[in-house]
Amino acid sequence: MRLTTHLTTNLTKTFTRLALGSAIMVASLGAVQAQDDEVKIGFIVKKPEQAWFINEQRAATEVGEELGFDVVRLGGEDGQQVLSAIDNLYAQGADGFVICPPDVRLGPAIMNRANQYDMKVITVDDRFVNSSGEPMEGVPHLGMSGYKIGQQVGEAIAAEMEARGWNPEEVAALRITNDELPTAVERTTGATNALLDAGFPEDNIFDAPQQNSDTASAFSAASPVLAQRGDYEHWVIYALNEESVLGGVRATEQYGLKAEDVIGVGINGSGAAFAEFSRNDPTGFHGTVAVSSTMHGRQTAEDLYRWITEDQEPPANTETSGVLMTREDWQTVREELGL
Ligand code: FCA
Repeated sequence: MRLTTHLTTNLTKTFTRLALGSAIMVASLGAVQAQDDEVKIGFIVKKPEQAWFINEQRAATEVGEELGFDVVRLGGEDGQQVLSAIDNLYAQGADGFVICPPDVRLGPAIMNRANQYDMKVITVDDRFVNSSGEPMEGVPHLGMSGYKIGQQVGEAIAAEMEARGWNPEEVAALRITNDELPTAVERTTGATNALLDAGFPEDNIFDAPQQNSDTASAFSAASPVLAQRGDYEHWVIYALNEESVLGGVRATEQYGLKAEDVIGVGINGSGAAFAEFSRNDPTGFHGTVAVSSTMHGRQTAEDLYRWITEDQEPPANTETSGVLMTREDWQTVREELGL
């Protein structure tokens, strides 16, 4: 019965598609020829070259192979690319997509396009916001519990400061911020509050606003802050993810600070952190709160598949948790999380 509904929807879509303009029509004819019974979904990510997203898309593809559906992996680094990716998916006969958007404010435009094509959408990692900046409740979402994971970062930094016997009054915090992205704000706020709870002086926290969520933008944001606050010898660093903390750590190295004077703690637990932990000598990158990108990729892809084939709508909002990994135990934690 469900399968019949699915096939009927597919046929309707195919006819609608044939009535569309020439570019899409050519592509869709190819899709019709190639069409088999397998359900097809898209998996669009904002940074396809980042280890977190590579693993997430890989995991989605794997669950598709296990359950028998096809996953088309696409990059969507700006609004234009995302909209073309959706057109492309539609032309290929996809019934929906999972997306981590390049800008959460694109939510209404993306949903508009998806609704025109009758495609189902789940967001992963970064949740859409509406024109008032509120989460778009109608779109199922799975992402990390930003505030709690941020708190784990702050607690890990405070514990390591104590282990190194640092006097908090003489330590500066480099808070690499991204105020455009709600999950980033949650994460850095959680970390800040945990540090303050542990007795870190608020006046020693300095903001470095980054333009993006990658290492290069964090490096550019961090460098001038370090130069302005040359009176501090000990630094702690936190941000929305480990790529950004690594940018901050690289900036401290360039500035001439030694690894033992820096405590950076990231978030993700992806290949970026594994590469850093695998270096011969320790760096200022002390650890990272690892979240399972494997689980994020698998769960969202499977949820979308069930939604399409069984009409089972996924939970409105799923929040996932994390575990601290350091240079000492990263391999064990990696295995535990199936990364
Ligand atoms: C955001 C960050 C990514 C990752 C993801 C879960 O999209 O930019 O690095 O932390 O959330």
